Amino acid sequence: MPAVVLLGAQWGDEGKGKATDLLGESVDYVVRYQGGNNAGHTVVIGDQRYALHLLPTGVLSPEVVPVIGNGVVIDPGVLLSEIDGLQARGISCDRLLISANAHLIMPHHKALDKVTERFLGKARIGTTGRGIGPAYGDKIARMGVRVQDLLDPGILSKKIEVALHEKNQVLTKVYNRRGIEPGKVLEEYLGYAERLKPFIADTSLVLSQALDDGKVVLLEGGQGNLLDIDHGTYPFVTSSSPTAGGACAGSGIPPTRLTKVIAILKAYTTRVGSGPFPTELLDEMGEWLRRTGHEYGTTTGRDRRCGWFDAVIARYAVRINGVTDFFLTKLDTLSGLERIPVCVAYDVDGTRHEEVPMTQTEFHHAKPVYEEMPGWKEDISEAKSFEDLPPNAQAYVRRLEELAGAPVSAIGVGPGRTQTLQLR
Ligand code: 2SA
Ligand code: GDP
Ligand code: MG
Repeated sequence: MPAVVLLGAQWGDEGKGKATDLLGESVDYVVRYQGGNNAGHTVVIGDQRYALHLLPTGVLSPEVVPVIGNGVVIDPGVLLSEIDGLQARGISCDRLLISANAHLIMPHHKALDKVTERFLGKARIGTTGRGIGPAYGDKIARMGVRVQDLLDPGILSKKIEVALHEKNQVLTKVYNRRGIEPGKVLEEYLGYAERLKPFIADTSLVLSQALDDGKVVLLEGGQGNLLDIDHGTYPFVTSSSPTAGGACAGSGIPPTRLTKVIAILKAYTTRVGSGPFPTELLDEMGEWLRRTGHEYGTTTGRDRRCGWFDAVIARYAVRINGVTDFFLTKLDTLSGLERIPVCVAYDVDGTRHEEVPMTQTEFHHAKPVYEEMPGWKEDISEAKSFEDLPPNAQAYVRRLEELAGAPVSAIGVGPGRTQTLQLR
C-alpha cells in the first residue's frame, strides 16, 4: 500500500516536475500537498514543454488521477486558465479532484503580497507575488475562504465581507491603495464555483480508499526543504511545508502509510528570491551555471541565483525528511568544467559546522568549506546507463551520495523524459 513522497531537497527547482512525470507511469494518483501557483514544474515530452503551476504533474499521464490536496492554496482563476490551456493542447483534466478543504487565494491576498514586498524594499522576501503568504496567513488566523465555501453562496458572501472589512482598512489606510469591492469579488468567485464544482471532493477519503485498494499514490512537493516555513531559512521561505511531514498534513495521508521519500537533488545549487545561500557564485562562474542550466524562474522568469553543490543542506534534507533515495538532476549541466568544488562543511566565524547552523545569523555568516572534484569534458546527455558516464562523473555522484547520506537511485542528464539513468 505505498504512498511515496517526492520533494525538493534544496531551494526548489531541482527538477521535481520531470521526476514526477517519470514516475507517472507506475502511479495511480499524483497529489499536490502544499503551495499554490508560486510553483513552476517543467515537464518536457518530445518537443512539447509543459510548465505546471497548480495542477499536479500527473495530469499529463492519462491513467493518473491528479489531486489538489487540502494543504494547497488555490487561485481559482489561474487554475481554470491552466486547465483550459492544457485542454487546448489535447490534455484532458476531467479526472482532476480538488479537496473541499483547500483554501482559496482571494484578490486581497495578491494585492497585499505585492504591497508588503514593496514596503519591505531591500528586506523583501522576493516572493512570486501570487498571494501565497497572505492566503496562508488567513488560513492560520481562521479567516480563510475554502473551496467548500464555493458550494454555499451565503457563507461565501459573508466570508468575503468579513475579510474585506479588515483587509480594505489595511490596503487603504496603511498602504494607500484602492479598496476591493466585496460584491465584485463575490460575483467573480461564484463564476469560478460553477466551473469548479464537478472537481470538488473529499480527497483524503478518496486517497485512503485508494491506498486500501492497493493503488500507488505519489505526493508531489512544490518548492523545497529550505523554503519550508518551519525548517527553512525563515523568514526567507514560502508559507507552507514542502517537507515530508507537510505531505501528510496537506493530503490527509497518515505518516504510517508513507513507504518512500524521494528527494530531488540538483547537482549544483540554485535559489530564487532573497535569503542566505552559502555557496552562491556572484561571479562569471555563477552566470555560466545560470546560462548553461537555463536557470530562470518557471513562474516569474526571474534569474535564479546559482552556486556549487552544498552537502550540508543535502544532509539536512535527509535528516528532516527521512529521505530514502535521491534523484540527482542536471548532472549534464556540469560537463566541461576542469574542477568542481563541493561544499562539505561551513566555516561560521571561525568554527567548522558539519550541520546547518542553529540560528539564521550564523547561517548568514556561513562560508563554504570546499573539497574539489575533478571534472569531465564529455557531453553526457546521451548516456543510457551509469556505466556510460565518464569515470569522473561517476566519482562525483558517488561522493555526493557519501556526503549527503542517502543513495542516488536515478540521474538526470537532460530535460527530456528519456534522459534519465536508473541506478537501482
Ligand atoms: P512565495 O511566493 O510566498 O512562495 O515566495 C516565498 C519564497 O519562496 C520562493 N519560491 C520559489 N523558489 C523556487 N521556485 C519557485 N517556483 C518558481 C519556479 C519561482 C519563479 O519554478 O521557478 O518562477 O520565480 C518558488 N516559489 C516560491 C520565492 O522565491 C521566495 O523566496
Ligand atoms: P521543479 O520546480 O523542481 O519542477 O523544477 P523547474 O521545472 O522549475 O526547473 C527545473 C528545470 O530543469 C526545468 O527546465 C527542467 O526541464 C530542467 N531539467 C530537469 N531535469 C533536468 C536534467 O537532468 N538536466 C537538464 N539539463 N535539465 C533538467
Ligand atoms: Mg520550479
